Amino acid sequence: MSESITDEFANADLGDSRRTRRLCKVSLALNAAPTASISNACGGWADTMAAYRLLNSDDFSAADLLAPHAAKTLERCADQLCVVVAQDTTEFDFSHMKETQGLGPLNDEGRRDFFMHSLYAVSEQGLPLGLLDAKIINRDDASFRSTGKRKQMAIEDKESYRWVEGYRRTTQLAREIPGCEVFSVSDREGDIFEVYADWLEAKEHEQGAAEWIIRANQNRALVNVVDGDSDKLFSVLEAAAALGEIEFDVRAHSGTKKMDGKWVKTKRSAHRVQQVVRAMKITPRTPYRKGKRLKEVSFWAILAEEGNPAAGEEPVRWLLLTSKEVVTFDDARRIIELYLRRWDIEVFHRVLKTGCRVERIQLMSAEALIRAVTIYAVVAWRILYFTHLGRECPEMPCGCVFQDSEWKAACAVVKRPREKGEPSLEEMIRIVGKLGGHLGRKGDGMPGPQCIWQGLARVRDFAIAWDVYQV
Ligand SMILES: [Mn+2]
Repeated sequence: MSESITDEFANADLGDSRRTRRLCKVSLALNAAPTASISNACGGWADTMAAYRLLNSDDFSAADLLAPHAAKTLERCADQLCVVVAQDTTEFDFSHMKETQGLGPLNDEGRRDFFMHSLYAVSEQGLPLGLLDAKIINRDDASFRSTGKRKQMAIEDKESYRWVEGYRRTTQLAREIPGCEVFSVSDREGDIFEVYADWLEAKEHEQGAAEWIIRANQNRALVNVVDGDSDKLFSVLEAAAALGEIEFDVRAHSGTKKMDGKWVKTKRSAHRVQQVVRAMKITPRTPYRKGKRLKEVSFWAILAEEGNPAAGEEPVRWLLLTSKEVVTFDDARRIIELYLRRWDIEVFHRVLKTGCRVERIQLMSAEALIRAVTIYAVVAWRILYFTHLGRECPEMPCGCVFQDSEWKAACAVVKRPREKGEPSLEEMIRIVGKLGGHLGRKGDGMPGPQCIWQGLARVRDFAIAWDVYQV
């Protein structure tokens, strides 16, 4: 387990051991006060300047910062029987940062931002294991200024290539931990034929490969059904035999759907959903790629569709594609459950943006910003990691995760009797949550990440006071 955030950075190779020590110090400060500005988190002037020097150093890259955490992530994955690696892209908007050099304009001149494509690993039960990769895409680079002629461009030159690279990185993980079943999971954007071709190639060469679950984006033409109109993916699945029904609650949400070739927003209120599940093996027609012939690939498709949506409501409907054989209802249900773990990467990106407030970081160069966001990405993971641990390992002594001054100060503030000694992790997380605004009434459950990150910032201030005043 990760005892301290410094474990995630201690093995960083930044060309100079003093830099690595500084990185550990900075990560500790940012982790203790994730919502504060860098200067507030670092405390004194000297430490703040040292942090800025580190972030502004051009002697190492953001990838060098993440490498030791990715190695730790691999170790945590190796302990699991099944790992889901969700990949997704999030946007950071720095349009308000007029002075920062090197931030890419996107569509219109006023917009300055960059994207992060994350590979976020979680166990089948939802324990956050960490980041395998977090690739920053800054469109100021000429390579991303591609317009027009998209069909003729090689897939390697398209921005969507990141999904294929993400799958390959996940396959690399699968090969490093052969005893563990590894799934690469992505939403509609990841529906790219090259992923399927890559998986087939690995199988044909009897090499390990990550399994994949991807939400279908394209209504692909199929080659295994040949009667006129009905050879398209969606209509063929609709006609497949039902395997069974799944039932679950959904919260109110908004989504998107394609209508007449355009994406439109949809809305639904909270309700209970009953979906009919259908599945079959399919062989899509291989798409055209200039100068390359792609092989035919067969895999499985699952359609889960709400049978009786309330009047006027949009039915909840997923069409998932997967490399994993789906024959029985249980096979299909497991794939759907694994796909739903993809939600965790959305939460991770939200903690990074809203919790760690990275869009408010003020630094003079895009490179420095990217380094700072990379450190915060590990901080965001860690907030989720121990929020989850508090639920899964409630009995663990909190000293595994918190420093003495932190838990002692927090206990004093909430007037917990000293005689009770060191609290368990569960109790301490409740205390942190309470300090972060969680009501903690009966039936409120454990505090979520938002209360945790707000509570942590307060605990850190109490700990400073504790160190200063305590005899
Ligand atoms: Mn997405």
